[in-house]
Amino acid sequence: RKPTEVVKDVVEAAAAKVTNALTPDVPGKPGSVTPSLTEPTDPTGPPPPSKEQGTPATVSPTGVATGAPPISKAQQGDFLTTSTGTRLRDTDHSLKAGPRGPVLLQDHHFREKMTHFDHERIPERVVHARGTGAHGYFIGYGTAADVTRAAFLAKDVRTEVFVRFSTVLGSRGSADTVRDTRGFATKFYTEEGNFDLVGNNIPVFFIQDAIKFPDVIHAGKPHPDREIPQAQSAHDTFWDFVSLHTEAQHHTMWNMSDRGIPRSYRMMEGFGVHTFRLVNAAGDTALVKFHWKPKLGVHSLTWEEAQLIAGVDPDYHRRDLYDAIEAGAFPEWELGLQVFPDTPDETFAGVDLLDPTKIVPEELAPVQPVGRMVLDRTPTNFFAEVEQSAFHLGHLPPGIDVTNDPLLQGRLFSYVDTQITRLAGPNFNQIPVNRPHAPVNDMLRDGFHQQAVHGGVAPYRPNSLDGGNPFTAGADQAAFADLPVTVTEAPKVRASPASFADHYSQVRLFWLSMTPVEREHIINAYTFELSRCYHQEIRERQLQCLANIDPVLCAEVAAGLGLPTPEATEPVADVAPSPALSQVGQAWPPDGRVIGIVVGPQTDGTEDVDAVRRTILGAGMVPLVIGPHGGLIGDLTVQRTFAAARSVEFDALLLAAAPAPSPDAVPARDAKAGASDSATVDPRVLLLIDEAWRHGKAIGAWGTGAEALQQVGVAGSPGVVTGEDGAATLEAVQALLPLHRVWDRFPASVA
Ligand code: HDD
Repeated sequence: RKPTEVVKDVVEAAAAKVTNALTPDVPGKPGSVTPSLTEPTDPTGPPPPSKEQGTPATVSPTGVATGAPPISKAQQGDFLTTSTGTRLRDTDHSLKAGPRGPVLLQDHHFREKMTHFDHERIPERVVHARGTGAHGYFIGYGTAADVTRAAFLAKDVRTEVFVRFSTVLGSRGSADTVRDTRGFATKFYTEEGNFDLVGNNIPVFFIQDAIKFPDVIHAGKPHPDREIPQAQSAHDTFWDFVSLHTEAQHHTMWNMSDRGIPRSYRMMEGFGVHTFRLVNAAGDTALVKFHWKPKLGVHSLTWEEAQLIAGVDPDYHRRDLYDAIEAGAFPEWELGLQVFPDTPDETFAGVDLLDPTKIVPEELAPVQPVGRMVLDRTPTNFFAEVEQSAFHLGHLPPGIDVTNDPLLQGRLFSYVDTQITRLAGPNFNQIPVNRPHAPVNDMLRDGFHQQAVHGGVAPYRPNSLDGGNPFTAGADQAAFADLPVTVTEAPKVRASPASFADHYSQVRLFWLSMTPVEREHIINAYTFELSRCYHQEIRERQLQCLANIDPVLCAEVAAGLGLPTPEATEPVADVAPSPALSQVGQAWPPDGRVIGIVVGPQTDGTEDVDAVRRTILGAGMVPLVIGPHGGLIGDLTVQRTFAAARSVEFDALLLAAAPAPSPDAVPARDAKAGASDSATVDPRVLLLIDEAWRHGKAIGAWGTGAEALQQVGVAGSPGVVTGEDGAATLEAVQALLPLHRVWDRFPASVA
């Protein structure tokens, strides 16, 4: 037998031994019961480029295929080889002059292996370095035909997509749950060429002119001297900038709101931010803003949860996305458009549509659904697909065009420019994840990492030597319609329109649209962040900005900082709220929520718990059994031990027992849970309950479980239910889940 076969046997035998112990119970895993969703599988490879995608890369001038077949998976063959396909006998020892002698320079395999390794890292993105991505598809509803001729929006047209979610400020290895804006970049591989919608989960931006981008990012990134803090806006340079450059105040308040700490990428809205110009088949134009609406609704973490998770599971959002997709709970969004007439003043309801620090409230321009996106495939190789993905606002199909938004105009330059350094040259669109699925027939040639073996001799126009090819498309088929939009005859200026000077009215609009509990969170966030600044004058200057937004907000933050409340320097705007901006009060499907079930060492009636698990799985949620030790309790597999479980992993908690303290309880947790000597329940369980309660999570108990509620002192409070048995308790908890949290539990001092 070949050595490779022996190793394979060993690996398979080891894999077979690893049961589902201590792994999340995902539907379909061995031992779980409800097969309504499919089991997470080994990620499958990216589809090989389709024929049309076959850039000239693999074709010689005579049409003969020259390149190797596309590689979707490594380690397929029996033999290890060099990068040039030569079989290798040994990869564990370098070639030496005798067993104790020096290494010989002639060892090609050693040098190739080392050199390649030394160059494995590429520069991380200057912003949005920390991210994660997934593949999926988009289906058009056909409802956008009036406003655009973009073919991928036509009825039932299915388009492959790749989406990358990210934070903005942190490095590639930073934690997922920091307070920050989230990137939401979608690449549609449309049959008319790629369309990149490079948006955020916040509909406004810090700056109005792209020339300020290096400034805001330098201010937000870690301080240049000590390179701290990582992935945070809670520091002097950030608040220095936003309190001086006050057009940043609107975006800043969104960051300080719950939008800055999403519960999951699956539960975020996405926004194209800018106003785009659409063109329909008749050549008529309209101005639009793009919106992604998540099927699961918009939900956030609490600040304490976000902080705990950053330590307990810094990859929380990445894991959440991949667990959901691999469990078959595919994340889904609807794409919608706010449509405005393309009037000469490019203004709607008094809002300047070219100003990226402004929204148009949905109450004034409803979001009209035009298609649906589903993410159903995780990457096979993170580097190849996620790290090498490259987005660009200039990737526009026919029917979608740009406006003069000065932020958008600057972005059109920056994205190609950055890829040339990050992906080492101008051929990044030939990397598989970036390759269009539409035929490519460009006259771009050579450059670093050229994959194509271009045929022909005449990459220029006009030519006769290549038969005049390629030809240009008619106006009705081409992108970049070069619409005859009037460019005013005006002197060259470095200036913004007068309407851009309003920096506060929409911040107030956002503030007034929040419910009391959301306002409380905003106050706490400002107070926390400003208290982390060392410079008193920066705090005072930001308080001055808050005074121009709302006197109550300003007074509350000032009180928290122990500073006097300043008077407004501008009249506080008289604006109507937009209730659509609030996250509280709407009911959403609880798909993919994680329900923890606490059991004791001798939980009676494990059948009852098992039935509860089945019901949870059947409802498209994930049950996790939490027990005093790993392995089995009755017939139940324990997936989290008391020592490893932390409340932040669960969206709701069920208690089937009130387990007694066990000797391995960590003393610090004892104290934290406020357990006294008389406590008869394991302090780690008390801590779970205490935290779940503080974070507004639904809690249910039956049988002896109810005793644990008594000991934490939360029995009978809002969102804490008891039932005769597991089924009844779960039903009561399920009724609480659509609202995401038990909002009544949060004390809101600000009306
Ligand atoms: Fe940007 C990346 C979103 C303004 C320059 N941006 C980047 C990504 C997202 C956004 C989601 C990550 C893409 C990925 O996952 O690879 N950026 C935005 C939004 C903006 C915005 C919604 C305002 C509406 N960006 C903006 C400006 C500039 C840039 C004004 C510069 C003039 N952005 C970049 C960049 C990045 C980038 C430096 C870094 C990595 C990359 O492009 O590929 O070019």
